[in-house]
Amino acid sequence: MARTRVGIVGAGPAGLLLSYLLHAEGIDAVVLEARDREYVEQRVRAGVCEHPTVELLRDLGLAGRLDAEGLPHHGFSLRFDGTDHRIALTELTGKSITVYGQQEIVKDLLAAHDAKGLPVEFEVSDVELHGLDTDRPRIGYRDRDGVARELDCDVVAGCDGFHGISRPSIPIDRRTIFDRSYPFAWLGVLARTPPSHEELIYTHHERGFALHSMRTPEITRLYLQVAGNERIEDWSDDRIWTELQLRLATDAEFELREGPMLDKGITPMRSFVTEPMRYGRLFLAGDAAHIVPPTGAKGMNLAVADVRVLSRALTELLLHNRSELAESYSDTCLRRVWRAEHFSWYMTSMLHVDPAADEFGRRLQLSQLRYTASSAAAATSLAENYVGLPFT
Ligand code: RFL
Ligand code: PHB
Repeated sequence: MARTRVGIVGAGPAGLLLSYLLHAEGIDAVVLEARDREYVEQRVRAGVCEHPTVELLRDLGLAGRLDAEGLPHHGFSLRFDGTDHRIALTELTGKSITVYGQQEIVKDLLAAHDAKGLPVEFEVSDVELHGLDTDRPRIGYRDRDGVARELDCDVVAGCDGFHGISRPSIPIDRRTIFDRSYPFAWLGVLARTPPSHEELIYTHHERGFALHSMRTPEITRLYLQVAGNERIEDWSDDRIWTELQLRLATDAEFELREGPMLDKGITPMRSFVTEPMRYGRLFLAGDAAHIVPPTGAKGMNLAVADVRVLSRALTELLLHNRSELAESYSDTCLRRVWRAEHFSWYMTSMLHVDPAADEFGRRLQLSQLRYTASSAAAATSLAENYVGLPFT
């Protein structure tokens, strides 16, 4: 049986960053990933890195390409009633965010693993966790050739996302779930066309929410609110552009540039938290423990915040035999998680069209948008959450 100190399930941002942080402390770890490397490197997901995430990547020497190619943003627009209302992030908070694709961070982390010879095993299957309530947990799995393997660990880190096996490995009577689903989804597209505006535009329109974002000076990322049960096959490129043109139309000079679509997909919207984020020697981090609707751009940033706390807790536990930080891991993370849950729910509720809302609800929503756009206090509150609250 192979042995490592920390067995990490999942090579997303959470698992790879944790492995890297542990290595920096001299703790060996093995990352096991279900998909192949190309899939993990190409998966189009998050785009917004909050200020504390960028600072952490810089401190670790992982931000070379992010600093060269990432797009710093000092504000974004709330667009409603056909008009833009700028939220001046940097003026209000002194901080900015960086638009840099999640898969680029994953590529950078994998390159850093290659450079240091840190083990990441792709295409594993049948992953099972055993002995989590002992101090010698084990991970059973099949390697890419289908050979049954076991990895003997001191600790298991469940970084395998929302659909992984780590969370369900916790006995059902030892976890509590907090859950909310929304009656809509996001249709996301990546288009080969320069952004139509230098900043992100979060649009509230009677036909539904729309978001103008970007990846590079040549690539635009766009999202549309659609019904929860929509199928991507029913959305031709033409239909998507027509809907985006309608929702993003303004009084001012603005032209939405169209171009060939490189990727499109539908993502359901959900808020979900499991508590606690630990069971015995299993620690959950990132989407394995919680998800947020993407409107607040918080999911990946929370995954980063979790593993920062976890790497410190595991360093204390495994190198100094002190368990206080491991004991408080879940509570420490959940404070930030619930702040992000609230912020993501608030942004989602303020900007989307709820098909079940009545006239009273619609007027409250418009009032909230107008207040946020016109009050420095309200805009500052939004901005400080958006750029990311400091790590504690
Ligand atoms: P991930 O990235 O899902 O990685 C989990 C990894 O585990 C693997 N896996 C397994 N491996 C081994 N054995 C098993 N049994 C396994 N089961 C699963 C998976 O293949 C995968 O590689 O989770 P992690 O690391 O916690 O990272 C979380 C983020 O990916 C997620 O929160 C963000 O993408 C959310 N998100 C956004 N977050 C932001 O911070 N800013 C944004 O702007 C933002 N926009 C978004 C988003 C997510 C979106 N979608 C598609 C869900 C926009 C969208 C549309
Ligand atoms: C993105 O560019 O993918 C993006 C930006 C802002 C969000 C969500 C996603 O709130």
